[in-house]
Amino acid sequence: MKRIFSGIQPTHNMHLGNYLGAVRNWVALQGDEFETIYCVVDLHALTQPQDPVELRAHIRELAATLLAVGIDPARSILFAQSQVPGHSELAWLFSCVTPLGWLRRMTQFKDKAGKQQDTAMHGLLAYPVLMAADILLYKGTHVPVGEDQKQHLELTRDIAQSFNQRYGVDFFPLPEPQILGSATRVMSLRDGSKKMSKSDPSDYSRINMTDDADTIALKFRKAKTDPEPLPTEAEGLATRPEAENLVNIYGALAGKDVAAVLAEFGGTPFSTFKGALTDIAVAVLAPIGGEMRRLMADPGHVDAVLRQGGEKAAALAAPTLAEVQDIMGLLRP
Ligand code: AQP
Repeated sequence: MKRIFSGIQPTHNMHLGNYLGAVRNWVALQGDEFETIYCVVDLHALTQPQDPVELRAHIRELAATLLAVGIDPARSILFAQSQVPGHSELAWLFSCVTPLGWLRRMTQFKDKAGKQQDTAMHGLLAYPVLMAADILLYKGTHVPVGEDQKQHLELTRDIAQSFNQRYGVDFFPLPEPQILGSATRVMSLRDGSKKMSKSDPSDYSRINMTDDADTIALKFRKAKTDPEPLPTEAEGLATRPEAENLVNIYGALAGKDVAAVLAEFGGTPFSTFKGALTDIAVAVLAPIGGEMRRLMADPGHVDAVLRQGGEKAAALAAPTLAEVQDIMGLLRP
């Protein structure tokens, strides 16, 4: 059976990069072809320091945002990672079939730990092992993610293979990344060489799903650009990362390819283009923000959705974990 698993960290609320790169595809993939499991990965968020009160609020807020963008609990399982203890348990078991060198090579670890690798927390290094456990606990076969998660997903496949080989079984599938759409890597509005990220200290670097129309307009107005008008051909964007990023965002929001966007806006100054970009972003985000505020007015409903999703996820995870315990020679509880 084709089963989709994907997750998002409640490190802050969702931004446009998360939405266009991953979550919009989560919504579209709900249907008959796949069983869809979506997770607020709160254990991953702990790899960075978190205020406990804020973290709990972000978990609920993010779950409400996922419901607001169209994740439907009648068609998908939506839950928080910490509600199913099997994630942590399988992560430990996978730690014992994952060479340290594989983890040290991960660019996300190198970027986030920087020069402080000895004082970085073990969880930051082990992040991709937990991610492999998240997916494989459900024998996920397809994983819709943004471009930045490609390397971690390759590691998930390596861990699945390492387990299967070590124990001489054909137990875990090798999940396939689904990097879909035209905005698989949305960049920071302040620096076209950095991805848009929740943990960027500057709020002007990203459009949050909860930003109102004035904030969106201000952020696009302040977005870094260059003095030239937009080119008429895609090649003209090659050395202009900030311009390319804004064109990509417009295209993804409008459902147009780069050529079509440049056919419309080539030769126009950024001030005009940024106005159009603001209009389309507000048109897409305003209804989502409204629905989210409606959902947040009833946190009991969001909690109930997560609780029911957690129960369904735990029921799917239990047989996998039991079989893994058998395969590895452990006693079942
Ligand atoms: N800039 C991006 N462009 C396209 N896709 C993106 N994703 C993240 N940033 C971009 C995709 O969003 C999904 C959820 O991401 P995540 O919350 O698990 O963590 P992340 O990749 O580390 O995202 P952030 O926003 O940069 O969070 P922090 O700052 O907390 O680390 C993933 O599928 C991801 O590919």
